[in-house]
Amino acid sequence: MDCLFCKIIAKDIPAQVIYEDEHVIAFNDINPQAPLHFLVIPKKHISTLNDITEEDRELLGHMIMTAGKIALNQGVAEDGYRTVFNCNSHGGQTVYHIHLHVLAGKAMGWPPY
Ligand code: D5M
Repeated sequence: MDCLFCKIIAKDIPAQVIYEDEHVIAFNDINPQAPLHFLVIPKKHISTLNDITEEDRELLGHMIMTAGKIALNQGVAEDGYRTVFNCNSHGGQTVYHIHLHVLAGKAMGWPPY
């Protein structure tokens, strides 16, 4: 298993976990780009968004629902937040285990470059 995020799931390397259930885990990003920046990842290893299949439909929905619930619990839902999946090199993906970024605590710019 040579995947950084699989190692976080296995607790082989530490992370600031803020939520965990049977299917997903959420933890603070080690290099935050906003006052609040956490990642929601599936416990199932999926390398990129290009690799999701029909059987992952519920899992992806659960990731998004989880992101929203954590945002609500952290008190940022009303002001709002940014959610991002980066895919492959042009998307800026650096860790090849899908992850949903959630950024909050300041007004985000657009476009994202
Ligand atoms: O985002 C990958 C993200 O993963 C990036 O924002 C840093 C974060 N990261 C990398 N290593 C760790 C650890 N060990 N803990 C927490 N967060 C981490 P990408 O969309 O692939 O560019």
